[in-house]
Amino acid sequence: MADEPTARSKNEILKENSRYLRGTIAEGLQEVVTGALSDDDTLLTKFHGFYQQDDRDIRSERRKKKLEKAYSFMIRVRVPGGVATPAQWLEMDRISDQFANGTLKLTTRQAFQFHGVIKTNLKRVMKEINASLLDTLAACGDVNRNVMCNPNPHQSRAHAEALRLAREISDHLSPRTGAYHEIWIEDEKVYDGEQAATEEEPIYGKHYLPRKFKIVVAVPPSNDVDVFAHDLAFVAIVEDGTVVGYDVTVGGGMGMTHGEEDTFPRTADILGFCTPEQAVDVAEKVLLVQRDFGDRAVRKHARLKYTIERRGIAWFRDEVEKRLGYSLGAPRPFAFDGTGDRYGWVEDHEGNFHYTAFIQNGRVRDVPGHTAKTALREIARIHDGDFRLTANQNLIIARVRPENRVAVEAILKAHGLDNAHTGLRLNSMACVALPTCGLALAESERFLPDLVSELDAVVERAGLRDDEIVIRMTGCPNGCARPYLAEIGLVGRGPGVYNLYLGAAFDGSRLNKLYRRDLKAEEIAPVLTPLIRSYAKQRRKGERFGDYVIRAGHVAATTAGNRFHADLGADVDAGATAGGARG
Ligand code: SRM
Ligand code: SF4
Repeated sequence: MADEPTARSKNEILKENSRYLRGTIAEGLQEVVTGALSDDDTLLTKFHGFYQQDDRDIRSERRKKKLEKAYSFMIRVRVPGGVATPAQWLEMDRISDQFANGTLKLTTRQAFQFHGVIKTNLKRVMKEINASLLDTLAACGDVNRNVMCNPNPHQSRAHAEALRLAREISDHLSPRTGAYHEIWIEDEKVYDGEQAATEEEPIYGKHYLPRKFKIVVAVPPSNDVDVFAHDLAFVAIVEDGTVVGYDVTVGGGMGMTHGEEDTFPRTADILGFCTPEQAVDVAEKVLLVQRDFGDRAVRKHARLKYTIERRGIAWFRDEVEKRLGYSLGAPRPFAFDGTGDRYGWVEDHEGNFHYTAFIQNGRVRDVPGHTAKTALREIARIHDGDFRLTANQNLIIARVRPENRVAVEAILKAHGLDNAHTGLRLNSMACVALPTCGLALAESERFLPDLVSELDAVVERAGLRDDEIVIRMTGCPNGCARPYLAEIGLVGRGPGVYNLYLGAAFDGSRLNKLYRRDLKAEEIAPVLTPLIRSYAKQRRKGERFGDYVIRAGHVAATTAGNRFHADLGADVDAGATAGGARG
């Protein structure tokens, strides 16, 4: 039995009274005097896959003119395992031009995002996304989100099996409410109020989960999906080319709040081993334990990582096994060699080709010299394989037949999608932040490319042009680009001010540590320059930057437990996490 909650957050009461996520969304869409929805409905629309936002670049100007904020909506399209057909790509491309801000955003969780959709277009866009056989249900909200998977299932049989599992888990854990179809697809109500009240969510119940829940499936040696950052992960154990089972990890997560040390990033624990046949059941039971024991009073403590911190991994395993009715096996050894993507062409066992293209911060658009949007549209028109979104905001043009490779290559080259970048840029990732993210404290997507250009000059002079160094930036401590698992992590503190973290493991298994706090944007490159130079001179054979900064004594390794604040080094004072905000 779950503990009786002593108090419940506002969101819990809202979910309970929402008639399975209906709220007054349908009525709000008809309201023409405002470009916004009601506050309560904006919490419910997350479960439907979209967020209300406003253009923060023009907020103060509109305030001065006493105008309503420039409201629009960000829509997130769920793509389990990141796989989309050329026809779907063309549809996403068209919708982004016709109804959004003309760009397509490939996210850190293998999804598409549209920014800037106005209220009066919402229904039409949702319908058109569904007509393309993609959807937005549960792309956000207190449910299981887009299930990520190593995006190249044609590279081996094991990858194909992993994708199948990701899709099965995604289907199994999708909400069953009729609200989504009723509001967005059907023109008439499928359920009246009475029926809605008797509708069922067999897995979630009417309170859904205490908080978002994220699952990934990985195929070693690649940790491109960042296993240790997730609530639940399945790591394929492959023997003779076949998946014999999965190691299961639980309790990873990135988000924290500046100044609140009871919030922290945490790397996942290993729970045990399951067979391929058991995996969907294991996913369900892990989710059910979190459903029943996650904190429903304080949302900041509601993720699975805090449930496990509070009660311990042994207790958690016991609860999962009670529900499974069998014990998990002993974990099998596995090894990761990195979190990045493998760029360029690879040939698969069937003789087809796959090209991984670097898309800066996942933003597909046309800028002089890099006309990615046009290039990918042209490729989608001639391509009969598919597109695969990676967990690093990049794109794989997958299953290119040998006879089509020359044509695809010519388009990539003509539009600057040739991956001709330093190893640092190819391993860079920034979250969206300003101007759309309501929680951003500082720039991220609009700043990291310039910072990397400054650092490019340093790495080139140091002879490190092709060396992979993982650098990630976010505009606030929520961690949407998983910055605490980057060898160089930058986290926004306020306008033009960042905390700098160093020393994560290249394979994604160790969190970094705070190295400098409250650096001004222009101070970051000068602080990193001597570290990069000394790394070039003093590194041992094969030594990664994240390991070097620890050996050289710049930061302590994060080792005590898996949490960030468990072993704050002497180099870090308590004030380092003071201040900040959170929505
Ligand atoms: Fe995120 C909230 C963008 C991946 C942790 N995230 C947001 C919102 C929706 C802001 C909001 O709540 O109003 C951002 C919308 C910005 C915009 O304008 O688009 C946002 N998150 C993103 C994306 C688009 C970043 C990107 O540049 O790719 C990623 C979309 C993923 C997807 O397709 O589903 C994205 N977010 C992540 C990740 C990475 C991951 O999942 O692998 C994390 C860290 C992992 C984790 O969950 O622990 C992440 N996002 C958060 C959090 C902190 C959660 C926490 O436990 O504390 C928030 C804030 C919240 O939930 O309160 C947040
Ligand atoms: Fe917004 Fe913060 Fe996420 Fe960046 S990390 S997208 S600023 S919530």
